[in-house]
Amino acid sequence: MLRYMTSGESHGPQLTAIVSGLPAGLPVRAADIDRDLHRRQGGYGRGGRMAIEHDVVRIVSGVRHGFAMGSPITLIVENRDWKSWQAIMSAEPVEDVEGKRAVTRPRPGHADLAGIQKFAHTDARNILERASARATTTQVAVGALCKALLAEFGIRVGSHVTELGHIKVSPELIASLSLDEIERRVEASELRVADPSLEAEMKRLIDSVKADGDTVGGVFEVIATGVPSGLGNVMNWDERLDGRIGQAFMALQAIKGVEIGLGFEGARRPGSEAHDPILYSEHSADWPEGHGPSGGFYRKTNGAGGIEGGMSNGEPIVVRAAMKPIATLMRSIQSVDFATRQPFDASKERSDVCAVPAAAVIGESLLAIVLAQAFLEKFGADSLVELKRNYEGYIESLG
Ligand code: EPS
Repeated sequence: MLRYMTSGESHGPQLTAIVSGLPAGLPVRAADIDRDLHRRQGGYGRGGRMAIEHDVVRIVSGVRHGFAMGSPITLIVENRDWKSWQAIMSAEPVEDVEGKRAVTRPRPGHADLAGIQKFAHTDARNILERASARATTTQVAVGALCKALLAEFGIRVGSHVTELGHIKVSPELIASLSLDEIERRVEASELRVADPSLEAEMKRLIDSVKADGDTVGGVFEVIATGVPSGLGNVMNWDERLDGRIGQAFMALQAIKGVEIGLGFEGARRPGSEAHDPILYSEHSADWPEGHGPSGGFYRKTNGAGGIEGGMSNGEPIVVRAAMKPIATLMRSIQSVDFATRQPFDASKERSDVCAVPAAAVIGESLLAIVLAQAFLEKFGADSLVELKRNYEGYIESLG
């Protein structure tokens, strides 16, 4: 069973993840994890913090000479900014930290108010330090391990931004591009958009929103290719692949909606135009791009987003998520001081103006984690050698 847990505060000394259940023999390289950590830090619209942090992973257990041993893997990423926060975030009692950077004016849209009430705090810093999207650093590190596992079986995960505020990339343009071309364009784009003609307009929007002390959200899409049919389980609600993807994405900071395949658009179509006719060919040249092993069955359309009955069907898995604008505003928004109960503007903290490109990279990690979990459930094994044997036996049986 592939499990992970993360810990760490945004301005504490470090972020930690412990991952258990990856098969022994899986190649693990810190450089691969660092590559995704670097991708997560990018994106136009990030705040001053990203100039301070240069995220790199330290692997302190579970890996020896470049291979997973089968024991829990511990990943650590240090917060460089902690140097400036040592007294404020001290684990030991501190007599007189000037102001303690207490946050008593909860920000609408943030975890501040519900968090202080739930945990009986008076300072929302005790909440926001963990609610912070800084915690996604470790999820990306775990995701990189899962991507390495999936890559052993030809499964790849990528992402791109489809909407920023009111500006939308044309779905027709996306449909006309190969997945490799989308990836090439997106990796060259500061906003992870596949349409370079929109990039300047999107940057202008971020600049103007920033000048107003405001923030902007958007929509991103994550695609996994090469996924074999049969991951997830129709038989129990909590094992369904789409349900698990939905949970993982909805639990990401600032995400307010998730779609798979056609999503909400499918509800507007008649069944004859929503579902994907089933075809069969033994020749891989007939199969659509990104198709995974499925015994020769394939579809020309992918409205289902690669999942039917809570199980992968061999087509690319396509997930979209809507990110609300970041809740920390530099302009005023009404709140009430928790200590005095008097009306006040919400607390203003250094933050990002737009983090949609970063969220897309995190989305890749979340999808990789869910797919790796479902993959290991189906082909469960203690070593990579055993896993390959089980996988190949299943693929052969499909044929
Ligand atoms: C965040 C606020 C900002 C972001 C942070 C998420 O940090 P700070 O308060 O230190 O300026 O930069 O994101 C990260 C640090 C990161 O690594 O993504 C928040 O309140 O959620």
